[in-house]
Amino acid sequence: MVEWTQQERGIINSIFSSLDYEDVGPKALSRCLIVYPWTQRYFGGFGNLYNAETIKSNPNIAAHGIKVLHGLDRAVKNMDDIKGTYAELSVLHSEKLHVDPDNFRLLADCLTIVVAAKMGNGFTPDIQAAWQKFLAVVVSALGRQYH
Ligand code: HEG
Repeated sequence: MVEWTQQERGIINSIFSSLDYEDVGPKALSRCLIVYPWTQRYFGGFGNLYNAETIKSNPNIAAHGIKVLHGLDRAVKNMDDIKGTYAELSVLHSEKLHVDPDNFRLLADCLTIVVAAKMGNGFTPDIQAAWQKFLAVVVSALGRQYH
C-alpha cells in the first residue's frame, strides 16, 4: 500500500483546490493527442483531429479533458485506496475502450507539463515529487484490471 506523508497530502490537495479544470484538462488531453498521435485512435468519434489547431479547438476533446480531470478528484478524495477507487474505471478502459495502458503515463506526463507551466517557479522539486508520485499511483491503479 502507498504511504502518504502529511506534506504530500497537503501538496496534492492544494494543487487540486486551485486547479483550473476548464483550462488544464483540455490543454493536457490535446497535448497528449498532438505529441503522441497514436493516442488519437480512441477518439475517432470526437470529430476533427486533423491537425494541432483542430485538436486544440475541438469542443469534444476539451470536454473530455475536463471529464478526465474530474476523474482525478476521486483519487484525491480517496488517497488511501486509489486502487479500489479506480477498479471499475480500469475495467472500462481495458475491456470496453481497449485503451493501451501505456497511454495513461503519456497523458499523466502531459498533465505534469501543463501544471508545471502554469505554476512556474511554484512548481518546486518537493511539489513535483508529490505530484508525480500521485500520478504514478493513479496510472498504476488504472492499469490494474488489465490481463
Ligand atoms: Mg479515459 C472515458 C478518466 C486516461 C480514453 N476516462 C473516461 C471517463 C473517465 C476517464 C472518468 C468517463 C467514464 C465513464 O463514462 O464512465 N481517463 C480517465 C483518467 C485517465 C484517463 C483519470 C488518466 C489520467 N482515457 C485515458 C487515456 C485514454 C482515454 C490515456 C486514451 C488515450 N477515456 C478514454 C475514452 C473514453 C474515456 C476513449 C470514452 C470517451 C467517450 O466515448 O465519451
